[in-house]
Amino acid sequence: GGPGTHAAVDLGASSGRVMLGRAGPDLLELEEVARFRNGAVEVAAGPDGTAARLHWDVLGLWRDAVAGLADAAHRAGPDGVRSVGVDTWAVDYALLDADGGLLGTPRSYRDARTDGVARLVHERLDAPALYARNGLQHLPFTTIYQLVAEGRGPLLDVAARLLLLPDLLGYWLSGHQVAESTNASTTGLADVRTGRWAPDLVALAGVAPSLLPDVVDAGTVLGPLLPAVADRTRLAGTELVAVGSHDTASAVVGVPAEDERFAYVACGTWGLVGVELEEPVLTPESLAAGFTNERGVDGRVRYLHNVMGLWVLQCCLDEWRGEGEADLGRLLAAAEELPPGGPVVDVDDPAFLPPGPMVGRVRRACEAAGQPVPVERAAVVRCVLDSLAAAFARAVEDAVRLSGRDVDVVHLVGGGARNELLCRLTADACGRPVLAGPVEATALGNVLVQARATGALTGALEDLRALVRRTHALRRYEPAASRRR
Ligand code: ADP
Ligand code: LRH
Repeated sequence: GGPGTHAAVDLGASSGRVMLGRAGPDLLELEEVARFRNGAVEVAAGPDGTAARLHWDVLGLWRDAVAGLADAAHRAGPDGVRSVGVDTWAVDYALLDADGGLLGTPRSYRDARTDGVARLVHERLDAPALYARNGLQHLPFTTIYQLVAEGRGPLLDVAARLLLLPDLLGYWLSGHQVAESTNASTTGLADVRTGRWAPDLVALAGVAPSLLPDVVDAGTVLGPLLPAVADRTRLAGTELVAVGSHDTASAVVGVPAEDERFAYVACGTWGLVGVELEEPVLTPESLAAGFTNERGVDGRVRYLHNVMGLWVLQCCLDEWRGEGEADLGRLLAAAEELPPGGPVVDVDDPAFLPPGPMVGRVRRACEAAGQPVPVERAAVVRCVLDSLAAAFARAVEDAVRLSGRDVDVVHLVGGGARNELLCRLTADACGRPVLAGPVEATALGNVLVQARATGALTGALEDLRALVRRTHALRRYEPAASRRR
């Protein structure tokens, strides 16, 4: 077929966007049609507010996505929009009643309800046995643990269906209830070998198998938009395509790699650092190093480690903005002037996970590690970036060592690719060249899978990546000569 026009709804934990993408054998363009803030919303629960809850504003996101899709239809012009695809962050879900109505307000993975829950699950299936089944790095908020926490409340007793968040939006768009497999792989309920629901793990979560919809793979054309949605958005003849609905899966599709000898850092709120493999790595060393085997598009394995990411910096900035003015560009310029060799903390420390003031947490971590405590804002920023770069480098080396896949280059994609200091520090810490960009790799991966599913593109992921490479300029950061591997 000829070039196709597609709309990507890409919801990150810090912002959502609707992108219009045009793709064909020699064409790959993105136009941002809508961008809106996102973030978990905290509300008190209980008379003293001690059990504060963190929710996602899914209705606001839906409203913004629909408005963005209407804009996309308008900008696409008379040829229209062939298809829509949705990706969001992983692990979080909504519960629906038997009529498909939303029950409650979905919780954020940063909600404290999962505190102590993993231990209870591991008493029934220990961590090595669980790893052998689902292949996941231990993270306290994986869906399987969230469901055990959910079981303490009333909703699971009445819920007929669980939909992961991109699939919830897909359901509201199309009426189809499915679970796309890249994101299903992040729940801890899927078999690492098959990508399908594992009955023993579903039982461990304490939910009925019927709660979970059928798993479909990325690239499945799910069908037309519901008439009411098509009317409201003026998207006529547009279909919903299941894309790599886990944002990180779409980001990895959008990595402009030349061959398989690459590592990636998908760097936004989180830093997802790893390699792409054909087979999972399930060794005890891999479990100990905190490596996950998430499912990629086309059944690839995203062998990666979750690094806490720019979340730490975002929270510092929010805190400073609460005290007055704070400008990221100016802070980064000042942080760049500081000499190397400053304090480095372990950003993977769970102390950094919850929302709220962050500067004190960074300073306390320095103190606990016996390092100089950063005082000025620029010094705090530099400490966070040096620490992220060190964590990225450690994860790249672990991925290489544990998988046996050697790499020549580290691709850094996502919003973090805009941060030149972070890119340079990462190149130095890794001792390898960093290729930065595209910033919107996730939306590109979303569009590429739609274009292939609807016939505008053909080929394997390698062909899709070659197209990104041909159409997008990257910035190359060489490691300092003394650091080269
Ligand atoms: P997510 O998809 O998780 O919401 P993004 O990939 O959109 O995250 O990345 C957001 C992050 O990108 C911000 O937290 C910020 O640190 C970084 N970022 C965005 N714009 C810039 C910029 N102009 N300079 C430096 N960093 C930036
Ligand atoms: C990044 C991401 C990451 C998950 C986390 C919950 O947006 O999807 O891959 O681990 O959010």
